[in-house]
Amino acid sequence: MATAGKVIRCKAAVAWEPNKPLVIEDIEVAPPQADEVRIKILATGVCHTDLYHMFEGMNKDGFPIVLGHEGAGFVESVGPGVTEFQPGDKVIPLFISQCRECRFCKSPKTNQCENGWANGHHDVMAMKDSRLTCKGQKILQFMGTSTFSEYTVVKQMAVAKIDPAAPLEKVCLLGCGVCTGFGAAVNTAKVEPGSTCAVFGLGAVGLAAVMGCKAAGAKKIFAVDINPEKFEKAKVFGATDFLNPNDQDKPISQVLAEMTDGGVDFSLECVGNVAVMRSALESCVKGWGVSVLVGWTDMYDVAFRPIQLIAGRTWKGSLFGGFKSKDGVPEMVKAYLDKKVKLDEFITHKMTLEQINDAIELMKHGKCIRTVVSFSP
Ligand code: CXF
Ligand code: ZN
Repeated sequence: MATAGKVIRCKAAVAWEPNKPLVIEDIEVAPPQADEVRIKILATGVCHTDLYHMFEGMNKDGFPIVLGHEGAGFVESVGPGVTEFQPGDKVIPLFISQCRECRFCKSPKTNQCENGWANGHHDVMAMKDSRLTCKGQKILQFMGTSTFSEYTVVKQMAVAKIDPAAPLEKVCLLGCGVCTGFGAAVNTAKVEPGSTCAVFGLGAVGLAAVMGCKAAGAKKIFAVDINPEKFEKAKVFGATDFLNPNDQDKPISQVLAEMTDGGVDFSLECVGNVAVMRSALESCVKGWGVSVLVGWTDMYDVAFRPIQLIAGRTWKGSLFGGFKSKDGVPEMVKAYLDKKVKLDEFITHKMTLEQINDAIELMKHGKCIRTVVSFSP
């Protein structure tokens, strides 16, 4: 490409300070260094984690930062030592890397790579060694990705090459939300055929978890949310029963216990609320129930009664759906192309980068499932 080896000037949405709208700026994106790939982003989803990090006290890394971590695009150029990618490859940047060399990558038990942007410590959400600058200032790269930008630079261990036939404005959702929820059910909970499941929270991650429970052969999938407007979509993804905790005169765990002879086999918390996490744990059956934490918060501790676990429940957590990212994302792209997983149904809004603050407002008020921002080619 004519741009290889040169600084690219392009548009990006910059978060200059907390609690303020993002600003569309002309930024500079430096050429990729050793083992790095510069990507032209064509589409990006907007995830709750982006929203969360716009606020005071939530973003511990500071500003200015380019958010966005659910993108898809083409390789524009590669740095020295990159053998896996060529200009023109269709790719998805990964916020969780797969170096294939560390002890975690070598173990089939986990997807926690030790060499990624935060080295597994998710209290730090930005890569400080950024290739982005604006008005003479370094701009932090959120989750090692920064997909709210026409171009970004990502380490090759954090890029997945995908099928050239994949529509980028759909498969970008596999960069975070859909893999996170689907994998939590299939890989982490390991939902079994004929089982009963409950999914708490019906945003994109929860709906993807519902889809995962269905794909794994669950016979009953309870969709739980305090917003009944979400139930119709949950049905599309395979939910069989719908519960609004605010409509009940007893705790939701008790309601589920009565409906399922003691509790569900698998429960998944997709909200990021510690009270809901406890409730999801208490909703699964003693003896063999498995409850998975998928929603994210680092604000509070969770309280629970030890007897819940002593009685035989298992409590697990799931990051990126337990997928080893470089392997898992292309497989999920294939599953979409083979019509084995849905993506189109998650997309409620389509926007341009200039409308990014509207997308953020929709998310803040629970008015969308996913907005996909498309960039001009
Ligand atoms: C995030 C949640 C915070 C840790 C990294 C992964 N998940 C999705 O946005
Ligand atoms: Zn996300």
